[in-house]
Amino acid sequence: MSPVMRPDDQALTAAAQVLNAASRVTVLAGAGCAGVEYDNPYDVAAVALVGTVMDTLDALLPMLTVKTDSGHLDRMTAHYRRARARLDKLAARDAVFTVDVDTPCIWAARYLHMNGDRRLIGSFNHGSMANALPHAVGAQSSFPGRQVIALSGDGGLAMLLGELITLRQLRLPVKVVVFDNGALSFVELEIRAAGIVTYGTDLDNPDFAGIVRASGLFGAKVDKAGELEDTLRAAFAHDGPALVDVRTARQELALPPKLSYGQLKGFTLFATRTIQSGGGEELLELTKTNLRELEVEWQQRGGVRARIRPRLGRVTGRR
Ligand SMILES: Cc1ncc(C[n+]2csc(CCOP(=O)(O)OP(=O)(O)O)c2C)c(N)n1
Ligand SMILES: [Mg+2]
Repeated sequence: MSPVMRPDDQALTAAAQVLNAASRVTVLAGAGCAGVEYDNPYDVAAVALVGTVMDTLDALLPMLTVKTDSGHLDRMTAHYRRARARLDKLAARDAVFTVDVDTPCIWAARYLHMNGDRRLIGSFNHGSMANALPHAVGAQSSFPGRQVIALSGDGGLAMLLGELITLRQLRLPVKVVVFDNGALSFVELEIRAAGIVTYGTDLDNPDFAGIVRASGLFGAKVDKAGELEDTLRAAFAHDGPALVDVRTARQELALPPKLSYGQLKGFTLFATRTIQSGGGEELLELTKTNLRELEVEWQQRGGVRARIRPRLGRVTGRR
């Protein structure tokens, strides 16, 4: 019998007090929760407790009072649920997703609905770039009948571009979706958080869709959000390998769940230095892109929207 591993009573009581007293509880669950309530529709859900999930929950649950107000849960998950529902309709119920280490990894963690039948494969512990396409080659070879979707960064794809020819050579119907933000964006975020002005992270990309078409594969480019769904549908329905090159917002900030003081300081330093060196345009674009994100959240809180929107419109240029 394996030993029981759970936090001591004092830590559990403290956690129960915090959870019982709070009206807006958010649980950020880690990989240890794999398989636990995978079909909970609100699974964007931590209290720092050390122990196995099962032993800890067994001890903690009887100490919690049941809450009935789902307002916080509904508000915080509305945007994710909408995006997930749309993605669910596009990808197969048992699709295998492979993700590059960079921002595609973050978007996959946020927006893909892992339903118990799907698989998500990445270079999570190693953090090695360009893994999505070779992982997809392996997955599709092992599971010829399953839909395999590679979510690649433009930098990642460029690094192992030749593997697109492998898809043709081995007749693997992998679907590649490129997050084409014209940058080594994750590194860009890191160096900004260290206070350094953007340098050396631009990517001068070729026409990826044209390259695959010349190789005899399905290739399409998406420049407008409105074209995305139909193009993905066509690529997924194609009987063979396909690539969809999607232009994405370079300045979209992928924020970690918790920001450190050092990161905030670094970002402020980056912004100040950027203005001093004449890079105001870049900062304006960054602000516009991320205010749009906030606008989406505010739209879900009608009252705030009415007050903020006219002012926001002046900055983003949108009404
Ligand atoms: C083999 C390798 N080289 C370099 C890095 C450092 N690195 C991590 S993320 C990244 C940028 C990746 O760019 P892209 O694939 O375009 O994804 P984005 O961050 O733009 O989404 C780099 C250079 C790495 N992790 N692995
Ligand atoms: Mg990129």
